[in-house]
Amino acid sequence: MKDDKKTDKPLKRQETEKTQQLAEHTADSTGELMNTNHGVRINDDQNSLKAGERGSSLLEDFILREKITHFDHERIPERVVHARGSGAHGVFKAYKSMSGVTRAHFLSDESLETPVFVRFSTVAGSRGSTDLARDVRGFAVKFYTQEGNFDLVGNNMPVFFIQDAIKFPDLVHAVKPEPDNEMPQAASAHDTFWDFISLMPESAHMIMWLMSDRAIPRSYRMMEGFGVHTFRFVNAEGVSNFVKFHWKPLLGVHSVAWDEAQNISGKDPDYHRRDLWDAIESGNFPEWELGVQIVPEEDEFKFDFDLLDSTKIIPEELVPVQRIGKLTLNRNPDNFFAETEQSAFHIGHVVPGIDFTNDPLLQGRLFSYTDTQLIRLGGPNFQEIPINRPIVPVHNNQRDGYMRQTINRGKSSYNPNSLGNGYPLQAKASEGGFTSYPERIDAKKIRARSRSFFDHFSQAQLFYNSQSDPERNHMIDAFSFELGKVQSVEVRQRMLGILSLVDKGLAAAVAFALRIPVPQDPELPVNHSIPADGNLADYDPFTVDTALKASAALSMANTVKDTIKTRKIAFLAADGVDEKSLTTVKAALEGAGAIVEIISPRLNFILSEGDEQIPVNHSLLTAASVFYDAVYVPGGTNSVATIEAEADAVHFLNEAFKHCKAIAADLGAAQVLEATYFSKKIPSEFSDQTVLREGIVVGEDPKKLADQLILAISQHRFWEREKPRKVPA
Ligand code: HDE
Repeated sequence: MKDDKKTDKPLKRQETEKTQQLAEHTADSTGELMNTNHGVRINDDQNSLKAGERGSSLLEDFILREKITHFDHERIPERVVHARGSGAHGVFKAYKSMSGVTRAHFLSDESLETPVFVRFSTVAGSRGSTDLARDVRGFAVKFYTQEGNFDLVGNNMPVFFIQDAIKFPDLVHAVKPEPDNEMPQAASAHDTFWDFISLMPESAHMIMWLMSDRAIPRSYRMMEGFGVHTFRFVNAEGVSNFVKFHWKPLLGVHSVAWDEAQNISGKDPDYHRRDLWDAIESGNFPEWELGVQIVPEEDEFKFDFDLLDSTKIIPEELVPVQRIGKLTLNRNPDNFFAETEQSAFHIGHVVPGIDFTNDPLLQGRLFSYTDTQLIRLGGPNFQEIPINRPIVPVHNNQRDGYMRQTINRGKSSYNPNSLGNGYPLQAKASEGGFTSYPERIDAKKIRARSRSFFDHFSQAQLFYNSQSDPERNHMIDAFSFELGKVQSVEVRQRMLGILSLVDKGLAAAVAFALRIPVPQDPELPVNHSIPADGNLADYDPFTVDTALKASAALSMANTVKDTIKTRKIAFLAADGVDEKSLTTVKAALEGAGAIVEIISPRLNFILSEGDEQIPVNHSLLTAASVFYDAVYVPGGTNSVATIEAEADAVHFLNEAFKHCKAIAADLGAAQVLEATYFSKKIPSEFSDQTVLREGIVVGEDPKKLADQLILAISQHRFWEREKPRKVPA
């Protein structure tokens, strides 16, 4: 929701070397006269030059032509994937020196503050699509370090659909809108996607994540991030350790309900973008801890999966995540196009101390990211765009090309040279020169996949096994929804076959909704990961019997649930509201860091019982329960009577109940709850504790009520009431 009350308090701008560098490129027209791009002042910006007042426009009008021509060229191609995104500036600080494992300078000292730019995105939709699509989210971080840029281009899910980059164009063609009619936008629920997935058993694990609530986050600020691939840390002695990168949000990992996501998509398609923007504007800076899982080189073959396979995680039970630093986003961009749209991330932007592995997905990405910027940003000089520049000066012999900005002096643009006294000189490793980890490779050239990549199902099972009951129900519903949108019965059937290889109960539940049987002998994965003339004779997708049957870290049920910071709570009130019942609860919630908004039948203000004006944030017309984490109805005879009689207010409450949110009412407003569908669903014998567990709080004393409400909101959602107590809304 857009906040109607805008504060004009100047924001504290966090100065970093990057913000200083960007400031040199910013323009502010305050107090200035208008001029053309060649600097000539414009006297009339309302009328083009004409032959007479009613005459035709003259070709001579350089002012009109310049303005229209520039406008005609304002658009650039959107990203082929991750087109829809939002960016923010911030800083990263290490908690302690990691120099034992990596020579990366930005991780070497806890006193260093590294500027960052982060871009979050959805994958499948176009630039203008909804934020709440069921999709993977991109989580791309550009660290502007003293040794050059390090881009950690990750996602909010730790695995990927495919094992080899050669399948990426197929995957993206399948998930994007279908080619004949460009439908559906920003959705995976269609035939081409599930056709591909049903033939790609290696995607089984990722599909579990995509059908889980991770695909519909409550906020970008409440998602985890993952580097996905196994990388290397290399220290000053040249010792390498494998490393997986994680981002852990300090507010925990939270999602919305699927019905809610679809609602938000219509009512505010910018929901995540707005949430991020508003949080930063109001000083609620989003924070994540950087986590690493470190595996010594000698343990490479210790696991029953391959570290080079991007469809696998390293369960946290096997290798714990060490939290090594904190990312804080503290400044919104000044200009969406110049910064967020023109930001160019590249997995190949690494700094000394960080290196690659032979993960075939990672290797393919190394080629793709520069290549795509050449078309998207119009040539090889995209690194000179302010947002992409490193904070260290660039010296090399690359020259010319479209839109070159740097004015290189001197005659020599080659190495070696003597005319330029040999400069720029190569850097020794001791001077920060990047040296690749000298991994020994002794192999035949071959187009093949390692057998250690062939187990596609044990980690899909691990994920499913690790979910709480409500999370599993959501997955069953998600599969039933998505496959329900698929027209082809063969595709549905083939998918049930894949699901039966993951979990028989899951397959049976989805089959029940689709009312088709689970195939008895699902087609074996013959794609598929194995060359056309490969031998499948001894192929068995279940060769791996993993010791670990469930991992607590995989369930969102176990996330942070001790804070209501930045949660949004709607107060439904009207004229005649009991001031104490409103202000006491408001103050308590705000004291705990939440955001309270007052919603009334009409805008602007309401009058309390004592005739005090209380500002209103939204009317029932411009607000909806899906924008809030909880709702409270304060007391006051007239206010309560008005709210009870407002169908939109009662719908607001029913919908909040359906989406399993905390709901509270002053005892004097209990009649409003009685007007809802859910009043009939709360058995009268419920004790106080049960009511709290179900997230419904009714009380006489506003202080006590506020305490209980805070406890309820911190639980995020009461998913357990979803099935047994579902209401129409
Ligand atoms: Fe990307 N990906 N990707 N990807 N990716 C792009 O680069 C690609 C993959 C990710 O906010 C593109 O600048 C290939 C995995 C993010 O600007 C493109 C393969 C992961 C972003 C590209 C992958 C990602 C991109 C499109 C398979 C998680 C948005 C525009 C080998 C670890 C970055 C662009 C931003 C963007 C290629 C797979 C994350 C075409 C070939 C795995 C977050 O270059």
